[in-house]
Amino acid sequence: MLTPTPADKFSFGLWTVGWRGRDPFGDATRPELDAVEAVHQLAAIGAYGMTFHDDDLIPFDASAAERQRRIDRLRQALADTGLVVPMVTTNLFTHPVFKDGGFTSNDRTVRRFALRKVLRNVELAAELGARTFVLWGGREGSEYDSAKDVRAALDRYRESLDLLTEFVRDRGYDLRFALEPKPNEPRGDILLPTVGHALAFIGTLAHPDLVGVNPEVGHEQMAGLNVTHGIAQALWHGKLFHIDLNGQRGIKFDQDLVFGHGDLLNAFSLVDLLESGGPDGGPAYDGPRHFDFKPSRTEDIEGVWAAAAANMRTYLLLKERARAFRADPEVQQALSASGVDDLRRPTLEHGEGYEQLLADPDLAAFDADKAGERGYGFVRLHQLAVEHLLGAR
Ligand code: 3MF
Ligand code: MG
Ligand code: MG
Repeated sequence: MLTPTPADKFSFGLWTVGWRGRDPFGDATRPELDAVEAVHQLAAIGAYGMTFHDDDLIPFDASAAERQRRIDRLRQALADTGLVVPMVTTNLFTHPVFKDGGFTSNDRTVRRFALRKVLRNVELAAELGARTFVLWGGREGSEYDSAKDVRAALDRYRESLDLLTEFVRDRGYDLRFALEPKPNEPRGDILLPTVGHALAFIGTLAHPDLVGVNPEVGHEQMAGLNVTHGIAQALWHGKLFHIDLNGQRGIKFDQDLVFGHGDLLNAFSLVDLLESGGPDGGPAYDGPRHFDFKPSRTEDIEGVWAAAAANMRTYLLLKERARAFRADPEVQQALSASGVDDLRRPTLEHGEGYEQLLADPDLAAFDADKAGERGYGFVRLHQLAVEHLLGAR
């Protein structure tokens, strides 16, 4: 139960376990990790998938022959292990050419170059059988309000997405795009900073059905937001195409901790939602459980694999705890005493309109003061969640 298997659909970015620990103040603390080695190790610890940015696998300036050699090596490792590539993404943030963004750079030649880079990578993603293509626009933004015409930038963002969806449709690829919101870092302010901003933007696209979101736990929490609420709204819109799981403690730089090593209660409610928030208490999401974390730079390579395994184990522990929470008769009683079930009932009677509502005699006689005295019992309910999380029940 706590041993991960491919059926759990755990996946990791090559850039996560491959992170060498370089940060703005310090050099790398670990040697380079070969992609083939990463595939074999991930398969050995029970993951089912590995994802990557083009540049994680293929150096930015690689020749065509070198590019092909790297792709062939990856394919062989996938064939040897049975690991899959469920998602691919493009790096539009490391090379200096992208310092003012890719799709929304103030330099048109850069925007055209960025589009070409992504189109070529979409081709590769489709060839490898990926079903999701993530777009994280980490450099799409600004430090200075006067430096970026945000409305023009959104026009260019939309122009890019419309070209990408047209490409996928024309080629007949079974691939959808997922925008990954982040409020800041590396830019002072990043465009599409939260799940809500991204959802609103998607509604303006030519093919909104092909575009969803890839929310990251820490990114929402960096903005002081409740990630479980953000994920719930993405699900409500039918837009949770992918997810980045990790840990974050409060409003500060992007920590990319192991999942659950930040706000554990929020991680618990998130797993509860993903695993039991669907119809009849089943899963609300069936895509990859993708970890986008950074093994702390204090760790050696053994520590990297221990941290990768910790993400999966913590997820499975939370899944087990969430199940026990849902199955507890006292929790069920507390949920209903708190009115959680009642919220699922439509506020109006079937066929009722405002005329009938206005004429309802029960409402005319409604004792608001009395109703205001009601206790909702939310604290008791939450304490039950805490006790399950702590293994006390
Ligand atoms: C940065 C991120 C990114 C994205 C990735 C797309 C480098 O904070 O989260 O990781 O997840 O670019 O998947
Ligand atoms: Mg991140
Ligand atoms: Mg991410």
